[in-house]
Amino acid sequence: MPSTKRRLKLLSAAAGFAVLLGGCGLSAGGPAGGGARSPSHSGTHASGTHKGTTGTAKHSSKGTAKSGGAHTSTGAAAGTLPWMTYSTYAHTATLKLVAGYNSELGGLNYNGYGRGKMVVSVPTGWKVTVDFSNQGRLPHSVAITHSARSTAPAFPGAALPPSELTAGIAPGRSAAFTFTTGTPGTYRIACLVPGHQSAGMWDTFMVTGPSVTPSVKT
Ligand SMILES: [Cu+2]
Repeated sequence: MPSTKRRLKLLSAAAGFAVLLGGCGLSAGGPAGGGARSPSHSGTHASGTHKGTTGTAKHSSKGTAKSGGAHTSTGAAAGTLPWMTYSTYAHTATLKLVAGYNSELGGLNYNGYGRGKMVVSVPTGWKVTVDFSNQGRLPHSVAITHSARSTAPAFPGAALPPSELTAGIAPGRSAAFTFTTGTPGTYRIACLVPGHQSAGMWDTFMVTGPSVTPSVKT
């Protein structure tokens, strides 16, 4: 009898620990470089922001499941950052971009950031899937571009289809595209609906050397 009781106790302790690990996963996800700064992001993302928003269910469940699994079993091979998951084995990353996430810059933001403030870094030669959704009130689009003047994607396939780039996709809609990162350098994540980028609707996309760990900094 006492042993059963004890086992139950151990089990619940283990469960509690697992939950802790899961929670930690989000903040520990930012390896080395981003790690130092990530507590503030993970604080927002893990507890605050996501729970309150409409996109919640999808985002938080995805994040939690992945971070738990990835971190306990494979350590540095896979990671969960705010807005991005990745695999250093597969050389893949999935970036979530929510246009009009909040009222920052009058809604002209991705994930709440604009004017280059969010800096997403991915190594060269990686396959990146952009999981784009529009939670704003206006149509929005997204492309990875070379500069403020670019009207075409910097890498093949690094944008919504041409027909949607300047028209944008309607509020409430989502779309995804996948591309491979090319030459290391600094690029933009930009909305090509006329007027939006100049009003601040762009963030920074960096392609790093091959052995740098991905990061999202805000
Ligand atoms: Cu826009």
